[in-house]
Amino acid sequence: MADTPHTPTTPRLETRSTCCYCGVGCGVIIEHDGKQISGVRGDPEHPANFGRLCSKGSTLHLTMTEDSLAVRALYPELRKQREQPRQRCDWHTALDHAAERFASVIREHGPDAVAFYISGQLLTEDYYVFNKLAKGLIGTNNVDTNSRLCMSSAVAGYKLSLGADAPPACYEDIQHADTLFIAGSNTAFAHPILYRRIEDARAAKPAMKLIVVDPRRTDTAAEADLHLAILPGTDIALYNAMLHVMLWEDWIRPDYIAAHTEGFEALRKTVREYTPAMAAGICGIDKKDIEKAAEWFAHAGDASKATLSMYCMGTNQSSHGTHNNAAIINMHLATAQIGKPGAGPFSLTGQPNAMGGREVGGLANLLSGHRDLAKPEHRAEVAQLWGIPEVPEKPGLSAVELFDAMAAGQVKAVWISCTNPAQSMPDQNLIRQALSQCDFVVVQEAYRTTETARYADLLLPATSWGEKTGTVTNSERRISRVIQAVPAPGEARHDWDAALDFARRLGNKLANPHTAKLFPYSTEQEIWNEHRESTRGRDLDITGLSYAMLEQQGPQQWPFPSGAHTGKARLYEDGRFPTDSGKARFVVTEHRETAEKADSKYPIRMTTGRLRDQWHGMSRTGTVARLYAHEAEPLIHMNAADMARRGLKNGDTVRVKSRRGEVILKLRESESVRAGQAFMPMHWGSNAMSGLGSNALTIKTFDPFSKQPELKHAAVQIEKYQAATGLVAMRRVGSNANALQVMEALRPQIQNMAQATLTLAGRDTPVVVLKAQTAALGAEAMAALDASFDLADDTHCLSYKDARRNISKRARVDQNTLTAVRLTGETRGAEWLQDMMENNGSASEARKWLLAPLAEPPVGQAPRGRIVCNCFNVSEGEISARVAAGDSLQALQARLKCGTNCGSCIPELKRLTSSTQA
Ligand SMILES: Nc1nc2c(c(=O)[nH]1)N[C@H]1C(S)=C(S)[C@@H](COP(=O)(O)OP(=O)(O)OC[C@H]3O[C@@H](n4cnc5c(=O)[nH]c(N)nc54)[C@H](O)[C@@H]3O)O[C@H]1N2
Ligand SMILES: Nc1nc2c(c(=O)[nH]1)N[C@H]1C(S)=C(S)[C@@H](COP(=O)(O)OP(=O)(O)OC[C@H]3O[C@@H](n4cnc5c(=O)[nH]c(N)nc54)[C@H](O)[C@@H]3O)O[C@H]1N2
Ligand code: SF4
Ligand SMILES: [Mo]
Repeated sequence: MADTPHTPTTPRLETRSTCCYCGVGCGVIIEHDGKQISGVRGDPEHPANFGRLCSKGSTLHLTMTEDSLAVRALYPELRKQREQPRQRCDWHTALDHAAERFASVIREHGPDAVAFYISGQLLTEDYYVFNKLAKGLIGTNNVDTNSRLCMSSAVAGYKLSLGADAPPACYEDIQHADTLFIAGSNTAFAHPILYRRIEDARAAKPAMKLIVVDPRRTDTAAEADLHLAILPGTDIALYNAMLHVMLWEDWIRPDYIAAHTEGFEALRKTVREYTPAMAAGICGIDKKDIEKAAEWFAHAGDASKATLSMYCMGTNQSSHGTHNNAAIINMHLATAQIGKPGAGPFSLTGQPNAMGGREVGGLANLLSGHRDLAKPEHRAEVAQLWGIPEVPEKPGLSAVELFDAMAAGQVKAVWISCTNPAQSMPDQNLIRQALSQCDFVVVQEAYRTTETARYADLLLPATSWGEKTGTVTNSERRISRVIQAVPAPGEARHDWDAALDFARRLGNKLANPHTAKLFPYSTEQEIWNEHRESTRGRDLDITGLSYAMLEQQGPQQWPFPSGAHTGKARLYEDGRFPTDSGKARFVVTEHRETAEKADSKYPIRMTTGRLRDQWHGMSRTGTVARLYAHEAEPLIHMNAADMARRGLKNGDTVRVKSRRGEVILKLRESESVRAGQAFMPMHWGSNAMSGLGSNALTIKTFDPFSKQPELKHAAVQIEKYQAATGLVAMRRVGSNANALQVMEALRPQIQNMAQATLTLAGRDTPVVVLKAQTAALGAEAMAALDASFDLADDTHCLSYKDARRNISKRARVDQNTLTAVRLTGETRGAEWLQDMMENNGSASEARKWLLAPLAEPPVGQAPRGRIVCNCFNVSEGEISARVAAGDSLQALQARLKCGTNCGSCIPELKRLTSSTQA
């Protein structure tokens, strides 16, 4: 980073905080001047990352420039009638109106006619207030979160098997393990800094085995010693068969089973049927691989060795997700691979504070301090803690049920905070109907431009990363402080603060006598202290911690009861489990089909998931041009055999259809998916592409225990989309703020095109890129489009038209620099022109080409293509050229520097070097 001049008027300050993206929970040091964030680096002392950050974490400061204010929510906006646009208003008006609307619904239809849909990205303090507001003040358990789409099968799995929702292992176990068993997790993309630890551990211990269970050959799978590319949804058959082999070979631990578990006999009977041959048939893999996996998992009975499982959405987002989890835990219990260094079933949390949300009981079936709504004694404890007569007994609506109830008119007012359901929930057509149907929608957001914000009757601006203070808990039960570095933008308020203000107003309108007692706080620390008290004597007891201690001694793992000197690195070391009997429970798990099977009409099994450099609906990562450089567009990945059968080529446009909706997008041929399967990234929603994104296609069917929907499996048909006119428009913009405004203006326009994607390109100067295929646009639409691309003014634009061929090109050149271009009908030169615009190339050559009919773009000027290493801006083409010349990974790193900073591209570099050299 360039050294900024250091003058007394620009103090250089540093604030220790935590990354706001994934559940690894890396410590960051925010560099700022008290007003503006200028840099971010990894905190060398944070035990999650020891100074490292991935491609997303290390670009956090780029999301916090002044330019980002162009898309931030800065003041409340309200509409009293649906048909009207929202108007700016003050906080008093906003919250008073909200309280009045909620109060009138509650008076007329009862407390269960309102709901809160919140997020694993909220801080523990925010979460605590929402939970108390719903359950303590209003008297409804209708508070659920996006963690329902994410971690709820892991929660249900842990509770069913081990008696409590607690990941028993820790990050350090990676280096102590002899076998790593990764299932349904693309760790290299989704938990990159953990993956760096895996790389280090394997380098230090070459005998370590890595098994990856994933239908796709992800970068994580490609590096495994054994990749089990099971058919989608067949995890249980595999795990049962592995256990079958362990039993048959006598690799289990009868002593441990007898002393510390119950229910083994019933499971033994079941897994007897799951022979490797039978499971191999179900899973579509080789029987020998199942035997090998069992041998490595159980170390052929060698009890001195350790096995650590790590699993994520491939196991959770399933209509039998809870049993997927339980089946993995079964293997750990049977082999005593738990409660010792290097061992345990370790569910990786997705969001930065999904764990904190679970701790405060922020789900429709939980209560504070890991208590259960279903248990009368737990309800009584919470009521006593809160000083109220009772908390409601009736379970609240889980995410999918909540939106169903909104669509059915039963939930009439909803408060949505820190999540974007109009992008991330399954079956988008239904979700949008629910949001339109609901009488009063409050959206509390950091960004005013999200898909869900468009449905808000009341939009409340929220502070976000760098601006807020509190705590989060990462995957290994470690609580870290999140600390404010810069002031709130505009009139944005902390989520807890706005919720608290609303709660007091609502309580008064409802004449609830407990209001003042329920919400006595004026700081986040007071809220946290109450939460801490609610954990006393519970499995997650944190009564030994304080804000001050977390700041002085750094992040700590729970449990950490008062009097303790450290937290607990791992749980269940004594073989005692928090069940009634003190023993862990084997769960009888059986193979089940996915909710939707492939059939002749919808023959392809599509899965969805993450890319390396984007975060969910891209509200934050989508503001940083370089984070599109690795994957600029949403592409559906398909196997060559399936493509050949349909006469499809790489780059073709396809129509993907499920029983619930359709999406038109471009196709990438990929060996990473097997025949009969496809993969679509989850990130692009209706903000960034035509249509509603991957969730137009997904299904809302959920697991009966966890109520987590099956976001990983949908049956689809894929067919060639007969391309209408191709259109590419690009504009080089003076500032990122302008670029973000241009993108926002284009959003309604792309929905009128059959296929379209919006991208931000350019490293130094942003370029907005629209790529589309569309029926001929009317004069008005074309004029609007040209206006958005600054191509309206004839006196500054070059124009070429060939009406007979339906080709038109338009370009703007300012001081011999190409600043905007729109190509219709003939788009072959687009990449070349984009390169020129990104790199400030001279426009003379472009001028010639633009004004000639059907000219090929100049040869020898191949566009750079995908960027693999974002830190040093190194493209796939440059890497491939060096690999072809014989460079090894080390030589590449030395020559091009790629992969020598954040390391997020290392798995891909390894894949590129090995595949090209093979
Ligand atoms: N870059 C990036 N990182 C993120 C996020 C992000 O948005 N971007 N989000 C964070 C969040 S909230 C989460 S929850 C995590 C998710 O992290 P992951 O779960 O690792 O990510 P996904 O890509 O959703 O899914 C993981 C894998 O499950 C596989 N899979 C699909 N079906 C099956 C199956 O039937 N069985 C098995 N065994 N595997 C299957 C998919 O092929 C996919 O590779 O990532 C976190 N980290
Ligand atoms: N097809 C498909 N769909 C999926 C998944 C999948 O694998 N496939 N995965 C699912 C999973 S695991 C998850 S976790 C969800 C994630 O889905 P979402 O929760 O919808 O994801 P985000 O885009 O991260 O939404 C968080 C929102 O909060 C806003 N925000 C950021 N900081 C703050 C803040 O401090 N306060 C407030 N109030 N707002 C803030 C952001 O701008 C953003 O719009 O997606 C789920 N959906
Ligand atoms: S791995 Fe990356 S995204 Fe996750 S917490 Fe660390 S820096 Fe943030
Ligand atoms: Mo998630």
